[in-house]
Amino acid sequence: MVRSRLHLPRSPARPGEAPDFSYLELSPAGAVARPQVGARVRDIGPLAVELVRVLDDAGDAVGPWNPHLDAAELQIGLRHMLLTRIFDERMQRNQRAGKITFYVRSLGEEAVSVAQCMALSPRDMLFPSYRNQGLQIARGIPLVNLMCQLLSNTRDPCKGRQLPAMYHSAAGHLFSISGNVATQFPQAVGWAMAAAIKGEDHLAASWLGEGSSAEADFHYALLFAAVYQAPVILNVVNNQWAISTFQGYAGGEQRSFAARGPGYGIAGVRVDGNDFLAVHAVTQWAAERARTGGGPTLIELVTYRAAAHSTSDDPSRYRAKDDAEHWPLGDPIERLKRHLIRLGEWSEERHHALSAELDELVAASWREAVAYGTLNDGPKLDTDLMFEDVFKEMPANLQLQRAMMRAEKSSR
Ligand SMILES: Cc1ncc(C[n+]2csc(CCOP(=O)(O)OP(=O)(O)O)c2C)c(N)n1
Repeated sequence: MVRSRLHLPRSPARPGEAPDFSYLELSPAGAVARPQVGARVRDIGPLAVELVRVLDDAGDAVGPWNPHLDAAELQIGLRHMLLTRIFDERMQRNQRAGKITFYVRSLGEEAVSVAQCMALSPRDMLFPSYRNQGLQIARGIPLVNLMCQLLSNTRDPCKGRQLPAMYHSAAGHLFSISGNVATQFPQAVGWAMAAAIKGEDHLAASWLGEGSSAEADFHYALLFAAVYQAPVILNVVNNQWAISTFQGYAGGEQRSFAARGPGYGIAGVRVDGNDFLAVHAVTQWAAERARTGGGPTLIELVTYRAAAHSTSDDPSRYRAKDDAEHWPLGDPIERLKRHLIRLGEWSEERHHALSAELDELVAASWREAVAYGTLNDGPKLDTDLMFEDVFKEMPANLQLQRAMMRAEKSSR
């Protein structure tokens, strides 16, 4: 007898098993057509399930999506990605040494933030997730600012009121990060709608993980973006895992995350998230589309979270050992480096020298940041600050609490 039964997604490889990425659907580099920027959503459906790739296995740029960036720009991209990785490594070690309380690395996902940021304009408003530190770095936010935020010290731009890694920068047009995943999507759409109403040329871009796309906020955002054709780029970073939950549980086994776009009437593009050139090209396409009245684009960036979810996570409990090394789309830094070397615009020696220079930059920035206070030493933030910047008129109960705190402090 035939009867219905529920499908339970299963991660392809558990601890003790060999890594297995056979579920991943790939297109060859250069194989996916590049439609006109103004193409109708109904005419470009396959873009949401194919995989846009530019860099081939040899490290050459091929096909219609090649953005033809000049060598200097590629070198800047490499530098931003390498700086992001070195910053991450150092902050992870600082967390392990008890100097900061929490950290989130973006290991293996650096091309997402860096290439996308470089394809946008400096005044476009970015609504990041906690794994987009590459946006801050590509926008030129000083490392000291990021470090002071991680330390919650006297120079913390968030004045100690945010979890470490929830950076913001008003000057850099980087919206503050919310710990409640997916809230940034409707915020970005609202901002983009406001920009369009005001007749501005700026667009909004936002990022969330594929796990967070299971939140209602994701769907509200897509509906509003589609109805009002908001100038917004919505990015789903599919790094295969939401902490210990495999992407199948967010619906990744059914078509693709990008394919949710066309269902709402939004262009959907699935791209190799570890291919700097492809990510740049797709983002540029979506930006031009938004700026010329073509409305929103949903981009799925296929990548792999090579490290733990955060410093509070141990992936050896739920993933196959050494799985990142078997990820079929490789490492974004290695791939761009190989491409530059093939162009005759880079070398192992230059790479080594750049790594050393960036190591020193991170170390010097840390020395400066700790002078503004650490968890245990140096100057401390004024506790009064916790009452500020939230309410225009402070409610009576908070006024009372602040008075009690001040009385307690002065009696010490
Ligand atoms: C609304 C909400 N639910 C749950 C959490 C706890 N949480 C934090 S990160 C996370 C996983 C998110 O995974 P994904 O969206 O795939 O992004 P990734 O961390 O892989 O970049 C969860 C469940 C939260 N912060 N907010």
